Amino acid sequence: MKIDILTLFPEMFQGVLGSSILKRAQEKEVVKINLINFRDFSTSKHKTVDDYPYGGGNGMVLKPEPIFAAVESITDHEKARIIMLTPQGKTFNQRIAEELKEEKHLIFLCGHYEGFDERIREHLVTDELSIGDYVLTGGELATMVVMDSVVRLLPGVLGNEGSVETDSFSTGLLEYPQYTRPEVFREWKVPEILLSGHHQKIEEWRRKESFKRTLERRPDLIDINKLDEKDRALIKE
Ligand code: 6GU
Repeated sequence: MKIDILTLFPEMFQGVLGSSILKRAQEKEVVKINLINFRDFSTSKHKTVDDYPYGGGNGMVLKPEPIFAAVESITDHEKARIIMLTPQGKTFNQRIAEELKEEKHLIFLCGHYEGFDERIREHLVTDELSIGDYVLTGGELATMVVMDSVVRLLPGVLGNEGSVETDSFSTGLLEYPQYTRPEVFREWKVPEILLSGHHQKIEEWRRKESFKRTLERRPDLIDINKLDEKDRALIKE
């Protein structure tokens, strides 16, 4: 996968791209991530990228020229998903991450403070995404969130390939409680069943705990009508 990030603050990405999953994925050449400062594509004397809104009002608006020029400088941009990060976008979720992981080329557009000239939305962008109902100062943090959740799904990125399938949300349920050694910590014991070696009973316990946790914390994730007989019996217990 190739990812291009258009931003006025490329330095914000140094930490995230240089550590952990995103670092490993780039080293393994599963993904090539490229930072583009679209200020470099401004042709004005002072490298201006924004201007006052027509009709008046507060704040500045990102001009179309530098952003169109930056995108059009990218090889094969016509074939890419061009994703604008904006609180007005569709709320990002695991289903969208699964969809984006199938793409060969993603281009992220990050605005900062300002809004975008509407013609960027209308004639350049293919997708608009938000990461939730709260306000950030710019699209950079949102891009990092979306990118992290997509790249970790690419084959060969995570050590344990199975772990992606048992993630919360990909199973539709929150994850069950996990324990590791010691067996007793400050008098708090690990549940007996997990030490029993009885694999079928352990699986049942975990599924039940997942349901319990999901019903308690995120009942909106469970569609009672879609449960099979076995699961319906489990949550009645
Ligand atoms: Cl994508 N951008 C900004 N500026 N704020 C947000 C957001 C995006 N998603 C949630 N809040």
